[in-house]
Amino acid sequence: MGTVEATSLDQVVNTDRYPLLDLAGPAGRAVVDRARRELATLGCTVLRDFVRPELRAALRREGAALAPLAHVDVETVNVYNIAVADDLPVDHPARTPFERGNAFVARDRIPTSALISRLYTHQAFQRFLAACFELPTLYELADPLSGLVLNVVPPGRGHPWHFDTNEFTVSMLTQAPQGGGLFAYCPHLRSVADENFDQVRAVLAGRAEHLVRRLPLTPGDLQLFLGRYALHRVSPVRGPGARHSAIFAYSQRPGVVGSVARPRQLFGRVLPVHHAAEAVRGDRLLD
Ligand SMILES: O=C(O)CCC(=O)C(=O)O
Ligand SMILES: [Fe+2]
Repeated sequence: MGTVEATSLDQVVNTDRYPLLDLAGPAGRAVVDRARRELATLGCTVLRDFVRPELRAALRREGAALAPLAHVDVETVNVYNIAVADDLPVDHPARTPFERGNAFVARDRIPTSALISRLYTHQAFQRFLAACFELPTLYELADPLSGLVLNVVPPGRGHPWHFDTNEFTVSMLTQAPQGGGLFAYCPHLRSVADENFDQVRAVLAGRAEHLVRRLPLTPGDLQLFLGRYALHRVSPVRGPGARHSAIFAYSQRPGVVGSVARPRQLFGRVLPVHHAAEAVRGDRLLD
């Protein structure tokens, strides 16, 4: 790692607390061990004040400047983001409709100079995340729209219960709402081997509070979670301000590009690369 890279990392990340350039040292090992433990037990871990607190204002300002570029389209979805086929059993959880009121700013609208962009592409950041997720390597998505996005949840809207397409999700609140907008999740609700429809149904029906954990977040906290297996949502935002969060999407394989339907739904546009590439998927879970 060159001095320039190290300096730029120190400027953004609270490296006193999270020594990304010395993961083999005692402090680095302790940080990675804790993340691994919490991911194993809860499917989620939060690294508080990951971005230097003095950069909170800049983080918020950059996100707020991007938010008007979000593709706004309130739509009816289900937890799997799949089309509801006629032959789907009547009690299938995909038959429960939700209004998705969040909007995404696509990666190609986010300047490379933005704090969230500098983090997303930084090799040391990627190596650190891979260590936390116990993976040899993490790759940025090859998708020009969905690798890094800003999730904008405006007042009165929420991001309803869903599973992610990506196994490993990394996110960071950049602007907290005045009220509501709480992240909630159900650790390990499904697995590659088991969709666990009964408990998914119970959570959607509000009959499984004991499975739901709520996560208070402060801008600049880094959140790692297993969103493909943990059902999760952002509750409706209250008050005058929107909730903004950066979603850093990586994959275990290089060259991953979303299917055609997804970018159309999320960003309102599809690029030639989406038509050209078949989505590279590693399992047969819905969505
Ligand atoms: O904004 C967040 O904190 C979560 C967003 C989310 O779950 C997603 O984009 O899939
Ligand atoms: Fe998600």
